[in-house]
Amino acid sequence: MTIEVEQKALVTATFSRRMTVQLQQDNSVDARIKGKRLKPVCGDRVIVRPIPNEADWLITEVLPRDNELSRPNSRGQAEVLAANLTFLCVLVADPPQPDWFIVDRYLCAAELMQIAAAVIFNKLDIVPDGEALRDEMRVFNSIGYATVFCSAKSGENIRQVERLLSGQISIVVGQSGVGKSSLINRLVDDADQKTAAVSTASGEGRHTTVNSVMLQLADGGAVIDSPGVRDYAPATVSPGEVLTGFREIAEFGRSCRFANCHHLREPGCAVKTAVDEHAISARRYESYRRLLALSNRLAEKRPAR
Ligand SMILES: Nc1nc2c(ncn2[C@@H]2O[C@H](COP(=O)(O)OP(=O)(O)OP(=O)(O)O)[C@@H](O)[C@H]2O)c(=O)[nH]1
Ligand SMILES: [Mg+2]
Ligand SMILES: [Zn+2]
Repeated sequence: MTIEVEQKALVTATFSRRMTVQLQQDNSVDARIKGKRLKPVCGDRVIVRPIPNEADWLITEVLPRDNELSRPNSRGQAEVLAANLTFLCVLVADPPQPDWFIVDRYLCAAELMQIAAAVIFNKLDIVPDGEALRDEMRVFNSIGYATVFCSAKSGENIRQVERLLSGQISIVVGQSGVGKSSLINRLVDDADQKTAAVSTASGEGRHTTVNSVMLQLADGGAVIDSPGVRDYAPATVSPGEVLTGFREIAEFGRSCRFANCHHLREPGCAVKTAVDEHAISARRYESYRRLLALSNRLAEKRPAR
């Protein structure tokens, strides 16, 4: 008799406490989780072992993470959505009307995870001229984020998206209905079924991805589809983290008179000057102030970590 021992695996789909994991031999199996305290997410490297006389495997351990992306659950508590990412892709479209604060918050999360990020404008086939949109996209580009205008429907510029994601472990995030699942279906053969499988169980009566699923890309790498339910933004971070999460503000902030400048009303603030001189986007600066205020409010409510 052969005794199958424990081995490393990769979590590739989660649905509440049920998971799909990819074993070292590359085959995917269903898995459950040992105990209540383990909380594996998509992208996690885990230890699994077979359960005698069952098709399911058991996840017994979550290995240390390189990074994690968190956002609030329905009770407002931060919950990890995915782990071990190398790239973050924020998708916007029109409709739904872009909420740039959500985009900025995701970019802030990417900065804190120390991974690269891109802003992708989808539904290029229906957006009329969109000068205002293009101006916003130009702002992201000017501070070093890759930007692409594409259409998951027509296929326009999908090659550019493929090139961005190639070899990366990415997550696609953004408001509900921007076309995350549609874009991933374009990028991955047979993704339809897999994204649909996690989409139908939401009970919200519409096609919504409620859990995360990771799909392999043909050119190497993988991409995670995430639910945009109720337009979640990432979990709120500490005030100190907000200060480093807006890269152009952090950059100009090095020239402020005071090293601990919060770039609000302090004298000699290089950030305020840069906003006045249009070297920093006033809209991005407003997002910064808004997120800092949110973060401060939360810090007051919570004991320090
Ligand atoms: N015209 C047009 N419609 C698109 C495009 N991409 C997606 N859609 C449509 O937009 C709607 C939402 O697409 P989804 O892919 O489900 O959006 P999602 O971001 O995955 O939404 P959630 O899972 O709810 O977060 C669907 O009706 C799609 O057919 C596009 O490039 N052009
Ligand atoms: Mg979806
Ligand atoms: Zn300052």
